[in-house]
Amino acid sequence: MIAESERLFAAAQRVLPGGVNSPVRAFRGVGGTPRFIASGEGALLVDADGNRYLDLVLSWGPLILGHAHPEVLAAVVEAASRGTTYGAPTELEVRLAERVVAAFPSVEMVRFVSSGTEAAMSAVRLARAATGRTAIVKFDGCYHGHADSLLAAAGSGVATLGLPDSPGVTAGTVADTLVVPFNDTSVVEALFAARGRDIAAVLVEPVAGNMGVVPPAPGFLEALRELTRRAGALLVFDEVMTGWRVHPVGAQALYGITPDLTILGKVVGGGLPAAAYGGARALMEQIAPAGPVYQAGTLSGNPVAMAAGVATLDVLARPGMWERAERWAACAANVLTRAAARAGVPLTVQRVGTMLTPFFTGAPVTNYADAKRADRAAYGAFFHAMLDAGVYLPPSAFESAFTSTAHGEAELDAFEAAVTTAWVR
Ligand code: KE4
Repeated sequence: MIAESERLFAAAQRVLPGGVNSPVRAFRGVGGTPRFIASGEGALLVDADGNRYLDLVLSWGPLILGHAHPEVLAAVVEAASRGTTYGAPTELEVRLAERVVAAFPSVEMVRFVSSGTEAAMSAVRLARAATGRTAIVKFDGCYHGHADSLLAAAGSGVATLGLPDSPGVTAGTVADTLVVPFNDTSVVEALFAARGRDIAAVLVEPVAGNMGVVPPAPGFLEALRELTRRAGALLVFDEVMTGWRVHPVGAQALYGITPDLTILGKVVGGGLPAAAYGGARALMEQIAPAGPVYQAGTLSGNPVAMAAGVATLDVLARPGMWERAERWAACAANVLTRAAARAGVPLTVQRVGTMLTPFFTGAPVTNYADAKRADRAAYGAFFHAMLDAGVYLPPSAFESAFTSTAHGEAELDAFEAAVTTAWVR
């Protein structure tokens, strides 16, 4: 029974475009009525009708400790009780910055902003300023937020000239955005051979999450590092999703690659609006007011968000915590793979750390074209069967599911029971 969600969705559609504040929440990728959520606790979500779900979305990644973790809540309440924002520096942003710098050897300095979009667009501006070049290389199927210059679709042919990926984005805005296939080193090599001198940066999700989870092919990230180094371009890792998700630090630690700039979000804010970009001091001190590259934000480094981030990273850093979330993800991937085999359903589960995606295809998914060939209708049917069985998966076949330290044995049993029901149908 979802009468309350249906009532709220009708009301929402009168005052919010599509009834939501971010498109993927509207269930258009899977159909049906989005569940309006009333509360969350640990791995549990409760919707407006009182239905309870095991949550494998976790707000699209931030909640690696699960919902309403007591120590995160306590830190948030304590900070907010003293005031919510000052538009002035606070100790909390220094404490979170020190934790980020300690975790990521490639990051000597960091700037906090309020969303991954803001972090990505600022990193691109810095890369262009630092190199004096204009072209940015991104990968088809990778998403870096909705800044105009990054809403570019893959062009046709080798030109790879970015095409606007949304009305309102002008051809001029994406003229310097070159879009190439993920995991295709030869195309990137050809691009650098043709236009290396114009390229300011390569921007990449080191493990793609926005086409579903697609790991880098062996040697792919190493090739990007070598090509950018040789051409005097920057390598920018968008770790908004992979940060503290694919490894206790991030993809750069997992694969041993040192990017020039790192973009962070989601986990770093512990569930409140915060994101960041960072890198070597020589680069970051070009950012205003230390340097001439302008970037600003009323709520950047918001003390309540910083408190949530500090508490989250401190709890996550305790021995065995991250491994608990990773182990659950590994078990969930095995459950899915075994159930699909028993049911004779072609399924490829791709997982890196605490991120995983079930692709309804028998073939490995190495790029966006592969991901689009997977059976989206089958994913939609599976999504709803699991939702009816009390498991909340991402309402899109092109997303990652996430686990948390709050997912334990009971939750794994519930997950396995739901998968069995879903495939018995
Ligand atoms: P935000 O502006 O949504 O905070 O971050 C943009 C962003 C940047 N980089 C990566 C790798 C990202 O995954 C994201 C945002 N991720 C999506 C989920 N795929 C957020 C969910 C949504 O759009 O509602």
